[in-house]
Amino acid sequence: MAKKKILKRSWAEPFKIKVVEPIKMTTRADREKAAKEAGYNTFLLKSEDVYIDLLTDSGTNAMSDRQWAGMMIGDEAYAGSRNFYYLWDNVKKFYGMPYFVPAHQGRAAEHMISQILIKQGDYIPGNMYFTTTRLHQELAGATFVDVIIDEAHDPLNEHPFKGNVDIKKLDKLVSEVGAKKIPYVCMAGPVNMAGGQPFSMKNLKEVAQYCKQKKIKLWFDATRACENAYFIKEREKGYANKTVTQILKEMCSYFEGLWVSAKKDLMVNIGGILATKNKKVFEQARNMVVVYEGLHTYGGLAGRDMEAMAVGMEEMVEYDNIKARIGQVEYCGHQLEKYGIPFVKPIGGHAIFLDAKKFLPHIKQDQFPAQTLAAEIYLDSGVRGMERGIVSAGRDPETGKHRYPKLELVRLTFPRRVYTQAHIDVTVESIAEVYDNRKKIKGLKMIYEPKYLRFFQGRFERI
Ligand code: PM9
Repeated sequence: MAKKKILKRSWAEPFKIKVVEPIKMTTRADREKAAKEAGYNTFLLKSEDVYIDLLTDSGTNAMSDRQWAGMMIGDEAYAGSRNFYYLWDNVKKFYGMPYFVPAHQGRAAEHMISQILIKQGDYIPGNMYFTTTRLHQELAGATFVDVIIDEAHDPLNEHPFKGNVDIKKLDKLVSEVGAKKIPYVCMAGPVNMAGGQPFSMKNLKEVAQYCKQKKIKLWFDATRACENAYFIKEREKGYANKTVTQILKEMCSYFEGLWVSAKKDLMVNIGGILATKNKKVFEQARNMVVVYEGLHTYGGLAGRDMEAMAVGMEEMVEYDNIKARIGQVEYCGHQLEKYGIPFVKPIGGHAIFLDAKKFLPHIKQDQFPAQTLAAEIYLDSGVRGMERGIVSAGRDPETGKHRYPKLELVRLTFPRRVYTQAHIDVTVESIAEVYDNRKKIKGLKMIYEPKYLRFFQGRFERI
């Protein structure tokens, strides 16, 4: 038999499946009922009514056998748990921060750092907003100012580092309000709301240099920092031969401190981190954690959770793990491209972000195209995504009007180590079906709107 030349060798996940969780198949009629009851908000669906759950990669990842084994050696002492010290050692080892306070999840750490560093009337520049981060900054009295490069707001721009800060925008803000009104610059990477887009090390160094000159602190939302490190390794000159661990450590070295929602990179179901080089900030956080979370050696977590986090931290930097994770997202993107379905380019870290403005151009932004599209995909197949557009952007606290973001997206987020290529194929085919029928789709009307983070609990009706 003639030998066929293999043009490109396939890759596969660096793990095998040991435990499985059955999922329920539903009919269109079941989903019509469930969607109506949920006010066409995918956050309000019951998980048992969902077939393939791409709502988030937050706390939904599959833990490894080492992490589960770790859960059995939780030291549940109220004070000084062994697991806390193991976790603290790993925070020093992987993030390079000497001081650390645990928290029950990312927004608890955001709350503490915002209350510690921000004064009424301050400004926080950042590389695009994140919902919970910005809210905590606002609740502490600050105004968030987006200083990400313009390319990030263009879904088709293929800039390899769309998470970069535009130093000119940052400098403009500093000249306008003065450095004293800016307690810190906030950088996240990869940038969630921009489509999982990373920043480059070069840009980070420039921002750090600028902040040093102006005596402004630099803080890091390191929730998915390993993915950012992976993109630097893959895309940035001079980093191909460095390990993810080395790149992560270098990234963190430019910041005074960081927070992490451990529910992502660390692949645990719950947990958060606040870590810093600044002893004074640490002491304030350590005092504050006992008010809002629990003693500073557990921060609202069980000992077993901290053990799973510490092990997860060792696994999060494994190159093959990240490669397979981002490889899944890329695979999904390449399949969608075959049907001409519009989504944010380049393919980012944790999710595919469908471009709802292009998908449903006949639906005006205040009729919630992304909310509508997420609901339609669910109705078609039981695949659950998340709105990342006008609903998520919320209202301007001063004017009370909707904020109209340039990006109106549906996020299909891949939990780590959970779904197979076949799940992705089913998802893509469902989206293709919805795309074929897109002209018949009508928008939504908001009928209930909570005060904060309305995307979680808002309710809608079909127009
Ligand atoms: N991110 C996500 O699905 C969970 C809920 S918000 C829709 O993407 C960053 C970059 C995040 C993040 C949560 C948090 C807050 C901070 N920064 O959810 O409180 O992506 O652990 O973290 C979500 P917690």
